[in-house]
Amino acid sequence: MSFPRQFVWGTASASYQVEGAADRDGRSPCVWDDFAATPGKTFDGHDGSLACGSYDRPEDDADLIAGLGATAYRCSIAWPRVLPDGTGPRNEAGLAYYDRLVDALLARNIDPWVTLFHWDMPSCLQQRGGWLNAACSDWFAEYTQAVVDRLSDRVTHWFTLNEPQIFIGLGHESGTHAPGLQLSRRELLLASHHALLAHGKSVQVIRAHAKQPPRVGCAPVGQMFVPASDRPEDVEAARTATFKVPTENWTFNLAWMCDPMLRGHYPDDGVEQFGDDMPAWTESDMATICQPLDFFGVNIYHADIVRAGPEGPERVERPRGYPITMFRWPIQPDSLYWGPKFLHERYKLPVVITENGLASMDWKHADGKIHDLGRIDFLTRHLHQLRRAIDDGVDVQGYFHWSIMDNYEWAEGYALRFGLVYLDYTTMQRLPKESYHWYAKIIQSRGEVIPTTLEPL
Ligand code: GCO
Repeated sequence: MSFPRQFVWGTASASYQVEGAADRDGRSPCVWDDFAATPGKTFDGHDGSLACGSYDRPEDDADLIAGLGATAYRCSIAWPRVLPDGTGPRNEAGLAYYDRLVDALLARNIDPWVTLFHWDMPSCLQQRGGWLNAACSDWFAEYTQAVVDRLSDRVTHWFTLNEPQIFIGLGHESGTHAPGLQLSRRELLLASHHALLAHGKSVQVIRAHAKQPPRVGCAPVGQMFVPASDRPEDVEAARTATFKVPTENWTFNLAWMCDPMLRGHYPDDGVEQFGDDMPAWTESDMATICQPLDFFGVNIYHADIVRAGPEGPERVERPRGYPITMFRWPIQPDSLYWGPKFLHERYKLPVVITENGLASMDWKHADGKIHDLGRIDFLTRHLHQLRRAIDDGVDVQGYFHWSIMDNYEWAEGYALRFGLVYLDYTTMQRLPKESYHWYAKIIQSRGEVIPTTLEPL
């Protein structure tokens, strides 16, 4: 069975991961420039100063996306390129780049889906406390206004924050991402509350000032669970485990941040668990945070397995040798069945998969091509499951593959390759991989080329 005719086929990237030109045309430093400049923080000290050179190649990148037949491109805006001081004066050269990118996409009938925050917090705002400063939500609202004023005559799809779970969890708890902090639980809860307020204020600005009717979402990620079997008790165990706020690694929990955004309150189990560490939030905070959204964007890469046990959900260990990616993430295609199903049930919104993909071992083979058969199989299996979710009545409206091209994979630098297109970082040559052509066939056939039955992994 094919995907719906109006299904959105896309691919994705992010400003710091592809643009480069880190010190060009008025852009000021961001926390990732600072983090990568700190010895030992990123693989081989890699940073985004050059990245994929996309700042100088908007037309080339748009051609690549058009070559897929993709109808949408999820990209992000670099806050420090637009407001070099974090607030205040708008940088014309920075805004002009995004004009060029948006116009290049639209000229090829590709709809830009724009993420406002994909982790490049201006360093000057980090120096004022970043997400720990209560003013951060107002800083973000002002930045949103600058972007909406410039682009909303052409951009109609917006994401406020990319993965608050990650930039709070890895950036502020483990410290393995920028800004490299290791805060107390009380401070983490305060920073995530400020990020939620920033989300809400940003949605308000978009809805009040967009020049075209906007569709707005967020792009969270979180620990997900799939059932060990289709037995109702195992399915309920997976649903419970997905949304229960855990005592450890709670920052990667979906409900902790998504419930305030969409249900207007923090999950009770978390509030009880966190006790006095909870920020002194008010009902008006929640009214600001809980703004109507048009879709539930979500990044899904994998999931863990649970079954119903005597004491509640029990994790099921995978057998030795179970397939994993170069990031050592397990291949779990039914995460794209159960994830959309559980999320659609809970948040009652259409679901859009805003990131899904893998890091695989890609290099130029002897014939000069990149035979990334793993990505082809990954795409096939995950889209097969996503179509199953649609067939079972889940309102899934789109899929954005991460990523259009190999790019700066944060602390892993350029060591991991997620792209449909291979990047030769010496020449900046873009070389479509075998998976690029397969994804183009999937899009062209609206999924018909995906077999109805697949051999199990
Ligand atoms: C994320 C980010 C992307 C990553 C991708 C692979 O989800 O972490 O949105 O920027 O590059 O997910 O890790």
